[in-house]
Amino acid sequence: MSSTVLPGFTPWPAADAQRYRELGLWTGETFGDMLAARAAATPEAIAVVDTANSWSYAELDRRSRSLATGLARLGIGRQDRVLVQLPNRAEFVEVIFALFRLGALPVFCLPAHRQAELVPIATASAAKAVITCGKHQLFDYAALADSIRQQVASLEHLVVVGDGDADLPAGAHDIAEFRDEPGELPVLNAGDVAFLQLSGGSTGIPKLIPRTHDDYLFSVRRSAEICELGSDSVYLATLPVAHNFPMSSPGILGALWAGGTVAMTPDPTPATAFPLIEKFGVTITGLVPPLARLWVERAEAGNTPDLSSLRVVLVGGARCPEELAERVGPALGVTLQQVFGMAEGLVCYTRLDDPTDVVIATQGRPMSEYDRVKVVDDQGVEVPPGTDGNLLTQGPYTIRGYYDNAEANARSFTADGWYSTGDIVSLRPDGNLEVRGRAGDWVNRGGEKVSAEELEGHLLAHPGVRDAVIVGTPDPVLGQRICAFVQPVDADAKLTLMTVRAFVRERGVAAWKMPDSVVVVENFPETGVGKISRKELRQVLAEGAQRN
Ligand code: OOB
Repeated sequence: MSSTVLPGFTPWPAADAQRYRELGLWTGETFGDMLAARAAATPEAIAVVDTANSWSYAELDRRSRSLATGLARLGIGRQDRVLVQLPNRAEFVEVIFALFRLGALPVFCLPAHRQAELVPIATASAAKAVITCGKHQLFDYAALADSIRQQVASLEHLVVVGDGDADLPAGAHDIAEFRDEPGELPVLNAGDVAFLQLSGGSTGIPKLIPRTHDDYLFSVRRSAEICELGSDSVYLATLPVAHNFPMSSPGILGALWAGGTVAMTPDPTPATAFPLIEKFGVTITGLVPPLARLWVERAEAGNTPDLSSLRVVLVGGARCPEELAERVGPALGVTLQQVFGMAEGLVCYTRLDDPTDVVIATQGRPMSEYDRVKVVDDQGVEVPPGTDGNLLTQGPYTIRGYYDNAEANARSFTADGWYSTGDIVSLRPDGNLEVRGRAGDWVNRGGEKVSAEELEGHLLAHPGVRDAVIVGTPDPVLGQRICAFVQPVDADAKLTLMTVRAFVRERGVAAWKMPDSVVVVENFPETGVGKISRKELRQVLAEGAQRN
């Protein structure tokens, strides 16, 4: 077994790594080992189902080996970065295990990403290939990937999970070409980086999160234990499966670790997901708050498909309002589990046997006793329990640095290895966390994180915009909405919600980042040192809302 440290990866200090191994937290098992072990133990058990496929563990194991062998023939190998942009379908699992087995690193893109996100991600990761699909929900992903390939020199290959009928761009490959007879695959080191996850939002150079087999599988195992997954569990991937939450909290990897079944829904709304819960006998899933509200409202209206197999619903990604938390259990006939996590590592859960008030009012506690958390004031001094402060964390599955991004690392990691989460929390005396909001300038729109700075950059490109500030405004459904304050260059600049949105869309920005409202202002309020005061802008909105 040879190990080559990926350039740009910040490993854990050797003493910590040794301790995590001695404690048995890092076991030396790779993702490929895990799948092989399950395939040997229960070859006939169903590993993955979607509306078109049903694969046993033996079949998933064979498929991913076969695809790995084929992709190796194309020239994809150890440490090569490969953008994966796929909707929730069975092939997602086949593709990522094929890449894991090659030691190639999937870079987990979301189906909602467009040019403005994918070009910087491909550039920052110096990706060699893209694996995507053809048309999905009327959008041509292969054409998008082809245009990215033309803009990013490192991208040599485009591989499409086709449905047989797609017109592939010139030079693109259909994945069916690579389903070779399984051959020899490399022996990997579990301490090596297995994939690059994206941070909740990104500005300029995207922040790529390197996770190793060892650290990630620890979090997967612990999550599966806490969520009580077993071989009879059926996890429905409702949220976009490339995101850390449905991937591993406990997610599809938790279900596979437990020898259970992964079910995929291409669409998260009750109209599609509820019939699939009945069809696949789904026992557990994870939702962001706005989606949980949609599910609860639909269930409360009655006359749904049979949801009685569902036992646990996790809600997280953004703060779940208490009023909603109270309705989840009764409406869906489940135990609610709140989850507060981040792709950088730390994941907190309420436990299935927690008292109701903890489940309703808190975002839970770290999954592992080896997670370290501290809450500090703006001077870095720890605050007493029950006081709001900045959350810092480190532990066996929290990264020590972003991939190849010294500037972001200087901002987000302390010299002694704590990750500064950017979240304002209160640590209750009982050990559970209450999340208050973000310290940084982010809007959390129903779990989708939008960087104010990034969106401001797009608005500033508009010839009629002199300056722009993005502020989150409270919203009962989404948690926050995106309000764009814009200062026009002159009275002739026609800045309306429609023209601003059309402009941003034209720049190839993901739909979830579109402003929900536009407020035209003559001047911005300023702080003492001449910076624009977001605080005062929020105040303006709050006062406006009161007047209306
Ligand atoms: C999850 O991961 P990311 O990386 O998309 O976003 C992380 C950020 C956190 O720092 C926090 O600001 C926010 O999302 N967040 C929550 C929350 N869960 C996440 N804020 C309030 N309440 C919650 N329950 O979003 C993520 C990763 C793994 C599991 C679950 C969510």
